[in-house]
Amino acid sequence: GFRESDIRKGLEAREFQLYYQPQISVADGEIKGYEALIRWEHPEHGLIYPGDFIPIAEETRQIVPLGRWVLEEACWQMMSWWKEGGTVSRVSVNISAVQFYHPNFMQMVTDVLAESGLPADYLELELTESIMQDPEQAVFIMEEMREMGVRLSLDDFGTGYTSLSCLRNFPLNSLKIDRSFVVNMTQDSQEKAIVEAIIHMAHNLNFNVIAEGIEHENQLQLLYDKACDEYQGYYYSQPLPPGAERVPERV
Ligand code: G
Ligand code: G
Ligand code: MN
Ligand code: NA
Repeated sequence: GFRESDIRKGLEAREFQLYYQPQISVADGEIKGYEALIRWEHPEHGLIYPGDFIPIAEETRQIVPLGRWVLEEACWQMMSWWKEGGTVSRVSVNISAVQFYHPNFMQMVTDVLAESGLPADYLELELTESIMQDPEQAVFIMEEMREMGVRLSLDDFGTGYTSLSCLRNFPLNSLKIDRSFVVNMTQDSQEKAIVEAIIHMAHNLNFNVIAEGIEHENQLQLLYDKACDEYQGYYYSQPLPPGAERVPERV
C-alpha cells in the first residue's frame, strides 16, 4: 500500500490529475456542471483510483494539502474553460470529513476562490454523511460556506446514518442518490420506491436531486417520470481528463 511519504512526493511531482464527469439535466439533457474526481498517474503503478489512496491520505492528514490542490486545480480548470469557450460551468469537489473539520478549511476555500477568480456559486462542495459526526458544528460550517455563496451537496445519500431530523437542518443545495439505489430500480419495485421517496423528500426540503450511476436509457426514463433533476453516469460519459472526447460506456 501507499504511505504518507508517497502521497507527499506524488503531490510535489505533480502526479495527481482531475478527471471530470458531467452532471446532466434530466429534463433537457443540458450539462449543468462537472464533478471533479482525483486520479494518481503513478510513474510505476499506472493510473490509481481514489479508493486506493484517499483513505491513507485521510488517516495521515495528507488529504489537507492534497484537498487544497484538488480545489485549486478544479477552480483553475473552470476558469480556463471559461476563458476558452465563453461559458462558465459549476464544478463539484469531493470534501472529506478531515478537510471539512480542519480549522483552516473556510479560509482555504476563501483563498482558493479569490486566487482563481471563480465566482463562489460555481463551486459546489460534495460532503458525505460522515461529516454528520458532529451535526451542530457541521451546520455551523455549512452555513458559513453558504454565506460565501458556495453550493453544498450531500453525496452517497442513503448509505450512511443521517437522521431525517438532521437532514432538515442542513443548508444543502442538493442531494445525490447513491448508485446502489439506482442499479436495480427499473427491475425492483422496492428500489424504485426508495428512489421515488428520496426525490419527494428532497424536493419538499427544497433540495435538488442528482442520481448517480446511470448506465441505461430506461433508468434515465424512470428519473424523468419521477422528476429527478440531474444525473451522472456512464450512460452519458465516464469521468474523463480535461479535453478528452465524451466516452459513454455501454455496459
Ligand atoms: O471515480 P471514482 O473511483 O473516482 O471515485 C471514488 C470515490 O473517491 C468517490 O466516492 C469520491 O467521493 C472519492 N473521491 C474522488 N475524488 C476525490 C477528491 O478529490 N477528494 C476526496 N476527498 N474524495 C474523492
Ligand atoms: O463521489 P462518488 O462516490 O459519488 O464518486 C462517484 C464514483 O462513481 C466514481 O468512482 C465514478 O467513477 C463512479 N461512476 C460514475 N458513473 C458511474 C456509472 O455509471 N457506473 C458506475 N459503476 N460507476 C460510476
Ligand atoms: Mn461525489
Ligand atoms: Na457518490
